[in-house]
Amino acid sequence: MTHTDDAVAPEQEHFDALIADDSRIEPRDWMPEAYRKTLTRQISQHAHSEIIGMQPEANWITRAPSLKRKSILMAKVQDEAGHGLYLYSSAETLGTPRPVLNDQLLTGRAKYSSIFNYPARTWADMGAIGWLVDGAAICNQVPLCRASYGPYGRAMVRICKEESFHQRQGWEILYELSHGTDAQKKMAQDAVDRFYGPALQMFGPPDADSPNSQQSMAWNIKRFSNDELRQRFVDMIVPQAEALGLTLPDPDLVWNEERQHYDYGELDWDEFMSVIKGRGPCSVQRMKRRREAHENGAWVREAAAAYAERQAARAAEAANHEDHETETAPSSQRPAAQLIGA
Ligand code: BYC
Repeated sequence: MTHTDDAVAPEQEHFDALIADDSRIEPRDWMPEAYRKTLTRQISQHAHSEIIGMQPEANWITRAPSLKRKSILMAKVQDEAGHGLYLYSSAETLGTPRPVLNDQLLTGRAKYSSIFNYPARTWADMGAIGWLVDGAAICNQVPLCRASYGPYGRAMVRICKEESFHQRQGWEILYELSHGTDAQKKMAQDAVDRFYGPALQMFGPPDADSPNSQQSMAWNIKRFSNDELRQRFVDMIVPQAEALGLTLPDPDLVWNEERQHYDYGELDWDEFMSVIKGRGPCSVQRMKRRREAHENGAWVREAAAAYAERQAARAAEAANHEDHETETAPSSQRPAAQLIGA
């Protein structure tokens, strides 16, 4: 179909109307290629983040200080795997198969969240990750439940419910430590000092340096800008830090009466750029582990594929057999649908 330069194609018009109406786009709907591309990029990078994000915490499963802590942490890490799976499934509905998305991660062409390139050094880091990292994730992801692409928005609803539990468990770890011995309180403060800045950077570059935000907001994928969500997060964690009896490592953090928000200091954006280019403290290790895990899982994929093939062959054989039976059966015994030619 061709259109004159200034005429809007009917399918584009329909898409624009759905967006203007704040309705949902579903996989069967026509969508501009750029919309498909930016969603595939964002959803798959989100999925990669969940999968890589399992590593810093998995590192502490064997060293959790009690059986109860160990089971809670294991459940949380399993949740992250589940989030990765919902998100890969959602990304696949846009037309890119999962092995291709996975390959983009393994070959370093796709990004994952900067935060997971930092080491988890102490048990208190499990608290800081839960409270700050999952807390930032919730702030960022609750508005994504209303993303215009149906399968993404629906996946985010369940993810956000689980993230709330994750944040609570992080808070509780830090609360126990900050109300424990001097050494425990020091360990909690040290974890918060290290994760505060990187957690604020999870929201992405400042708005002026965010090439994707404007279009993603026009398409109702993102509902708020990176800086708006970062501000919302800062406003949320300041009173929480006070309740924990811990401080946030920013001398410029101060309530601004006029703005009715907390002002906060400039973040280290050079460090952020370096981390997202693969030069974070743990970037090499994270990717190495991911590739090893992928290789070690080859037998599972092969076994699953062989099983699916066998099931399909059995189903085809059974269908053949059924056809044969119905063809040779007297008309009174044939299924009604066949008799009426359906
Ligand atoms: N890290 O134009 P911008 C979790 C990239 S999982 C790395 O603002 P956009 C959890 C960005 O991709 C947390 N890269 O981009 C899991 C873009 O590069 P490309 C993950 C970043 O997409 C386990 C470029 O910088 N959450 O919570 O409009 C355990 C320019 O940025 C980062 C999600 O993925 C970053 N922090 O906005 C515990 C949420 N920030 O792609 C917890 C969904 C930016 O053009 N994603 N970049 O090469 C989003 O909401 C948005 O994609 C972002 C970035 C706000 C992250």
